[in-house]
Amino acid sequence: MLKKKIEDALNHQVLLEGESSHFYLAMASWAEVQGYSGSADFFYGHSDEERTHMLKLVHYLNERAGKAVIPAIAQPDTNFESLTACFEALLEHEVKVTESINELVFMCLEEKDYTTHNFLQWYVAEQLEEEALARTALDRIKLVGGDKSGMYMFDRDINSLKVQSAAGPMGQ
Ligand code: OFO
Repeated sequence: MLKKKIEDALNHQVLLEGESSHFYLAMASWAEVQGYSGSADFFYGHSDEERTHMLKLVHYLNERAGKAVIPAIAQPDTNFESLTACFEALLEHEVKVTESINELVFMCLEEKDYTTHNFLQWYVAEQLEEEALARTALDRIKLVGGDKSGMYMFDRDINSLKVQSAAGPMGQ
């Protein structure tokens, strides 16, 4: 049985993951309209992933005799200055999500909820991956510096970007 405090915090995380999914969907749609088809695929895929993160929490809450609350999700920003601005926003958002996961992990220790603590380790590893991927993508796009052929290649190659982090090999 989940403590109310943990249940509420997990439901807050459901909201954050849902917002992430929505936010990346907005980026995907923007990129598609701008003709950045590779980046659009990247963001569409990322949006789907965030939805699975949300669902995993929903199932966990319900399995532990809590109650998942399916939240209302506000309309995200839909106008982006540039593709670089999208990747900056992606990284900023992921850092925020990591902070929230860390707070949740800390709360589980305080409340001696070791089962939820264990469940959340998957999210801890996932955030490490996602931040590393977002940083690498941002570094690449900054190197290109707006050069048209560079942007073309960035967009073409974004979905094969592989990142090596402390957690091991990974990629989109
Ligand atoms: Fe759910 O990992 Fe990003 O936000």
